[in-house]
Amino acid sequence: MQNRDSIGHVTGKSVYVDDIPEQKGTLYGKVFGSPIAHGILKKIDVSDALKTPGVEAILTAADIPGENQIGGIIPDEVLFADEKVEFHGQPIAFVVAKDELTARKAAAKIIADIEPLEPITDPRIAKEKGLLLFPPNTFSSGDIDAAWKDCFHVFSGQAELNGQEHLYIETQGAYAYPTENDGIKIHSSTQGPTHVQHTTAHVLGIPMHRVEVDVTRLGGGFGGKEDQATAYACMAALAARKLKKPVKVILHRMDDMQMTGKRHPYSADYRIGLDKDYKIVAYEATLYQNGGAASDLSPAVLDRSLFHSTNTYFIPNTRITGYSCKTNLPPNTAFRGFGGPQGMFFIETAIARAAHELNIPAKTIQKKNLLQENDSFLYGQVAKQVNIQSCFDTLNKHDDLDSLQKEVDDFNKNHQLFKKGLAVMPICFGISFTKTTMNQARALVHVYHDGSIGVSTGAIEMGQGVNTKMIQVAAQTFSVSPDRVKVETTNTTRVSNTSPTAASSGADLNGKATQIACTAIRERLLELAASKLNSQKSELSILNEWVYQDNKQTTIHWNELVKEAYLERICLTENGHYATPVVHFNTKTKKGHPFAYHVYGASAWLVTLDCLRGTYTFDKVEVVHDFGNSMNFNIDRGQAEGALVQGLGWMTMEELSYDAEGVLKSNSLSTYKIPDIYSVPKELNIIPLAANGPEPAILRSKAVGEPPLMYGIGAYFALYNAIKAFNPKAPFETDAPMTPEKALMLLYKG
Ligand code: MTE
Ligand code: LUZ
Ligand code: MOS
Repeated sequence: MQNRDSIGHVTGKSVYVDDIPEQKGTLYGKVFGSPIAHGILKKIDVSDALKTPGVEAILTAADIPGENQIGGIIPDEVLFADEKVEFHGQPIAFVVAKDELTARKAAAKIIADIEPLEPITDPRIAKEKGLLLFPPNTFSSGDIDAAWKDCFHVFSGQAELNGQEHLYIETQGAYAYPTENDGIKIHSSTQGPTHVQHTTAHVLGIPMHRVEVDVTRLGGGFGGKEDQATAYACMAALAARKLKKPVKVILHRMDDMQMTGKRHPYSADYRIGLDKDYKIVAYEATLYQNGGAASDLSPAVLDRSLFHSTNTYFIPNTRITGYSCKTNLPPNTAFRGFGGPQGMFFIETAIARAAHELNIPAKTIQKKNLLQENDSFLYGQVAKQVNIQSCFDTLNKHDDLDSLQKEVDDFNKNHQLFKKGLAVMPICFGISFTKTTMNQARALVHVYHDGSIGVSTGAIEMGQGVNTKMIQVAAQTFSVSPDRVKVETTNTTRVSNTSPTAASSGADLNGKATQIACTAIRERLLELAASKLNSQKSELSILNEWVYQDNKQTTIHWNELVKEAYLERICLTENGHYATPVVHFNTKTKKGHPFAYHVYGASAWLVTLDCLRGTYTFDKVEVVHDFGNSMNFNIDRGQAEGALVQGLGWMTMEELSYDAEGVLKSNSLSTYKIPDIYSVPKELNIIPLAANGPEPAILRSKAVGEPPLMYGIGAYFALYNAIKAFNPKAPFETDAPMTPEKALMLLYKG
């Protein structure tokens, strides 16, 4: 089935927050952010700004009727800075005016009297000063202290890993207006409508039922709108309630880049021990997560770094400790992979380091240590349906890795100024929210008495195609044409207490809930058919809109069946509730079964490096990915390709640059380079692994949103190998991304 949104997108008809027809009298908000990264906020002078014609109000912390608090996991984040400012761009005031330009002009006249304090941007310095956002966390397995003496080789090092800007095409925004009975309605570009509803109610000091949040779709989220859409929704709602008028806020791109959190940069110390046969015996790492000024989702992100710190390898003795360091940067947040990519980057770094010292290809170590069926992860879950070996086998069948390596070696022998590099990157990603409670969803399904169907779920469409998948689930469960099914907007009054659409589990959780609701209605319809046909329900089924009895078509069509059910006063609506079975996790012992299943895959990266310029081209990337039984291969392949290229951008060209004062220098698309069509590997083959999906995956079609991003890590190590081919003396230094500048320096270092 074609993606339901594709026509709307290419014709420009798809509706985003800023496209919603405006009500008369709509006002526009502009956020006034802190001009410096750290200081004591002594006074805010808005008098001049208020005199600007067309300005209706300037709201600050003093105008909040409820609590000035928006922290999602830990209550440590204010909506508006009150006594201190802790990052450059931190919201201090919200200017509301008749139009956007007026609001912007007025905001420029606000004077904030701030006594500057020293800003900290480096997580290791923050840690030294005892500035942690929350207590450290450690995962371990085996007996690491005893294990080192069993190691034949031990290597250790330090690695730096930068963050990543989400660069969703639609910037953060919200449109709020008062409704009758003291209500407020918010159109928000959020992945988490319930989070917006709950936090807005808290800030306004009203119960959740007064707040209705509605989402049509997002122009991309990538995790950046899991928590961080909330602040702007709160501001619009606060102003709308105060002024009793509709208020809209849409961030300017440069404000969005400056004010919002990103993928967390990490620094790490690692130590890896191997036996004579290159089996990894021990792995220890200390991670310094750059959390920014408030916790946001950092505790959960750090957890996922620990969960994924052994990637797709079995390592019997481990100890991984993570510190979340409080710095004067915007609070960093969810980003596709959610800490997993960072955890996986460091184990790959440790393996590459060992390979470098032992003068063998990293692949030799990687392949020796692949996870096997019934191995335990460091968090205690026993690995089942482990597909990593078959991913490698399929990859080798498609494009033999040893012959590829030989091609590379031959090329390098015959070329002076261009060198090729090959790297292999396997992945293993756990599917489920690591917080067990969040693994639940609901769907409200109506069958209208003309036979058409309306489906509401908690899932947010952000380009990943979840709405199309929901249509497929409903259509398949009823066995009717997908044209009969409409997916409604995601709305907190229709589907409540939702988890954000995140953790790649949007389709699984909401799809299962939809399936449960549709099944319940279908069973009632079949019961009715049985009474009409004087037969047993168990003999009946619906197939392509006709009722079948013992595999023979009857005279009852879907339309009649539904109409009859209505006349007989049978309920044609159902609310489906799904909670992922089996998952559990003990946060004290750090053991359990947190994931419904894991997604596997293997990739091979081939790059050509221009050794005079440091520039490079990815010639070819081969991927064997475990989609299970993909329910929509066009969508899933698009997800795999998009994620892979986003990972490639993170690893090679996207360079966040904060100066020592905590000011983002890479705050626009002229200074922050993201991949474009020319950065995409010249040849990119996504090959689906032939394997059945597990039961908790919707229609056995595995979650696909985040895992393929981590293939991108292969880009870094392919480049590193090309550098080594040119400059065998290049030191082993890890500082991602490998921009052309950094590649050039390494080509001539040592
Ligand atoms: N694809 C597009 N086009 N746009 C997005 O914002 N977000 C990613 C992924 N794919 C995203 C995307 C992230 S971070 C997640 S968690 C999943 O989609 C969420 O959707 P799902 O759970 O339905 O896969
Ligand atoms: N969000 C979250 C996530 O709250 N918990 C998770 O485990 C998670 N994983 C991936 C992406 N977002
Ligand atoms: Mo995705 S980082 O789970 O929104």
